[in-house]
Amino acid sequence: MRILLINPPHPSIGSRIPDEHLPPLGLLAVGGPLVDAGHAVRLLDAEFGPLPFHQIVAQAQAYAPEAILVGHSGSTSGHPVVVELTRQLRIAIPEAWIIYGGVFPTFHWREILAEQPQIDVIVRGEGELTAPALIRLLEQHAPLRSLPGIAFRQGRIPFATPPAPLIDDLDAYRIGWELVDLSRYSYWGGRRAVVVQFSRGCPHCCTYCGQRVFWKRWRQRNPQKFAAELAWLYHTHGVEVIDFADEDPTASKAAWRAFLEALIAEHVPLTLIGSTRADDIVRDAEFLPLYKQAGVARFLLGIENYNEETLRKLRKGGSESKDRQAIRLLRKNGIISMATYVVGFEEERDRDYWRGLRQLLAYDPDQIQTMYVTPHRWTDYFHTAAQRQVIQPDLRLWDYKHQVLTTRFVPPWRVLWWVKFIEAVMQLRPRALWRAMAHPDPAFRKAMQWYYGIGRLVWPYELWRFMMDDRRLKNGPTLAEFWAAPVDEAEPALPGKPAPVAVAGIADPAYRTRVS
Ligand code: B12
Ligand code: SF4
Repeated sequence: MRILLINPPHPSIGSRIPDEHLPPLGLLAVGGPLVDAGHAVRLLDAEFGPLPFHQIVAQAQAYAPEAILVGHSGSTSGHPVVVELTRQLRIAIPEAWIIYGGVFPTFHWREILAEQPQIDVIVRGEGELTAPALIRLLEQHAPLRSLPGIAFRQGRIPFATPPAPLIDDLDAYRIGWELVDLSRYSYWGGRRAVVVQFSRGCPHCCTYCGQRVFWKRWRQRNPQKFAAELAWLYHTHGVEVIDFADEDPTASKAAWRAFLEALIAEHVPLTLIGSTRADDIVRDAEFLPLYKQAGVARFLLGIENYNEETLRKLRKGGSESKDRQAIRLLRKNGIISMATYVVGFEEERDRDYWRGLRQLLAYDPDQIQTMYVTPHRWTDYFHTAAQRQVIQPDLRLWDYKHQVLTTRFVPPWRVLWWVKFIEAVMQLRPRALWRAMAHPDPAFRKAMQWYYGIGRLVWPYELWRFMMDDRRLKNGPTLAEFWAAPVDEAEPALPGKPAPVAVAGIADPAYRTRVS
């Protein structure tokens, strides 16, 4: 079949500032197996430009695809773009199958199929196995009911088949790197870059996290094969920066160490960046020099909040002392630490932001990333927040950079004020500036300066948008009214709950041992 994969243009800050793009890994992960199944596959990345809809449609028409596969890594906030784009594609190419996949459609299939007749089929969960099987059925005009992991309309009623089995062997499917020209993609200040996954899933159970529910179980690639693929990307395509999409790449000490050693043995000067847990960094204290030697330049630590009570409610696990220790250890090993700070919880008061700032100063991370809590309908946190009022009805702004729910004691303008104040204090304090200007390691300095460059653009942009463009509801619906019922346990066609927990917030030790 002639297949067109489309990465739609995304309106959010992460896509528009900075002016650099990473390859759309989700689509490439589906594209590789489709090529291997013998299909003619092309990928149109509309992030470049960004391409206006009429040009995307014109390019699609010129290729005359029999199936159009759309996905978007920004998930919720990218959905309105997919809706509009697929409407136009349906008019221009009425005979093509339109197939939609990714995290958001996986959980919102019922509403999407009911409201968007232009979308024919939704692939739910991992796409590597399901997408080629679906295309085969479409080619044979066979009934779709037998295929797990999809949703479609039966008559006019949305219908989902049982969940697809999880992929146990992540090395069984290859990424379709040949579908993109890697010289167009960059990150970390203009350096050729890719997104990769060493592992999928997370053994932890934070209540607000949408990712662990999607990937369900922590699995990892073969460390040696994975290191060899990164080396191949360096030698063949000149890739310099590796951005890990993993939720918790270091979850298994043994596997992560094996990967670091395998990559060091490849002798490739790669820069590795990603996110992980502070407790993993503390656990690996004795071999952090291996991290550095393999090329790890920055780890984002999902600390999220600096109030023990909030962290306990979120079942974040970890502890204040480990968070601090992790930052110190990363610093000792010349690795940049980035700490997240999530705001927008219902009971927050001004004094909480003040305390948060003081804690951040004491933790002393090199960089911070502030976000607003954003409740996905497939998380436990959705239940907690169900009765809170939505102030932001525009899904494009459900991108973690806009406040979407009311806060009881602090109005939105003051939440924003605190966010901007905290960002300014953290990034303009002398220690942070010194690291950007005078750190002995030039690569460290350059990375810090690159981040400052983005901050200089984002900081005023967010303020401006808040005052001039974004509209908020004064008396919006509750979250439960806005999204309707939660879709976690009640949903028969979803995978079950992820990794079991023995104690709130701490992954089942038996599970942990299995993966280690
Ligand atoms: C790398 C990344 C980015 C990169 C994107 C680079 C790129 N071109 O892909 C950058 C830094 C630019 C970025 C920006 C943003 N991101 Co981002 N990002 C990620 C991250 C870490 C990895 C994405 C990824 O590659 N995953 C691995 C691939 C293999 O998984 P996948 O895309 O889900 O694909 C699989 C399936 O879903 C399915 N599938 C996916 N698409 C399709 C399509 C079809 C047709 C089919 C059949 C199947 C299918 O098959 C694939 C293989 O199994 C995720 C977190 C995560 N671990 O996934 C967050 C994540 C996707 N980002 C998120 C957000 C909010 C954003 C921003 C809005 C942030 C901002 N404020 O600017 C922007 C949006 C920009 C955009 N274009 O999407 C959220 C989305 C939350 C949600 N559910 O709504 C996530 C989940 C992070 C989180 N912790 O919650 N992001
Ligand atoms: S540590 Fe928590 S927030 Fe991070 S991926 Fe795991 S469950 Fe999600």
